[in-house]
Amino acid sequence: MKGLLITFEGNEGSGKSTQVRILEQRLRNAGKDTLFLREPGGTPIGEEIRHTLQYSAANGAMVPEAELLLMNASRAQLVREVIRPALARGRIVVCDRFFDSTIAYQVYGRELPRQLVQQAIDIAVGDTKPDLTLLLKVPLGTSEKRRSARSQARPQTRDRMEEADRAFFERVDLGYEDLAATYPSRIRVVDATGSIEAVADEIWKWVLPLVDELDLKGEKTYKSLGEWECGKLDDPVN
Ligand code: ATM
Repeated sequence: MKGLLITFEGNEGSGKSTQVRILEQRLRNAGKDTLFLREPGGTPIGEEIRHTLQYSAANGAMVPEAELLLMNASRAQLVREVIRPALARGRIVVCDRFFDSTIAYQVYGRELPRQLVQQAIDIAVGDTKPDLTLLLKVPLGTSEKRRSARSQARPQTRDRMEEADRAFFERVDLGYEDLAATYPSRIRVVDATGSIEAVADEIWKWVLPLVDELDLKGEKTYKSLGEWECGKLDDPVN
């Protein structure tokens, strides 16, 4: 039985982390076997890579190609160590960012060649692709205000990724727009300017049908196993 891979995407300050936490609560309240992860990170190796990418004192000189490979090194580890085993057990995996971030930030933001970036992504994920991607959208001005409020609240924490200029974040937004237009059935754009509750409800509206479908698949597996145990089906081994 295959599980479900749901990813969250969006610019900084889109309220993504809040919405990931609300979805986690809703799925747990509904009794679902759910795993929540983030990128870069999500494994001990990935969290060390995250530190290097964002907070290490030595990261100021990092070149875009090194950034690309580190993002995908973290991802390769996460996919094999955590995501694939969880999906194989039929779990719901929710990941705060996945490879769409690499297209938005490293292709559009850093302006690396698309083909080169795609090769790195392919190595990292193979055929492990999201079933649903929720792209949270806020205007760039809102994102900037939230980002600056956050850095004022933590003046001692420098985040290299947030040091980019406005043009970079404009390009990232454009990247997300292009991705949403290219993959309209996988990527659902959620207007994240509304109240926290309204945004959470919109997200739930997209998630629930997939969770119901997964439950049905689980029931089918269970039923056929029961029939086999009752001797109604041939022993598949003999
Ligand atoms: P969060 O702050 O959402 O955890 O994301 C970490 C940063 O890493 C975020 N930066 N900003 N600003 C987006 C960036 N990132 C990439 O540039 N490429 C990627 O592939 C991923 C997963 C994240």
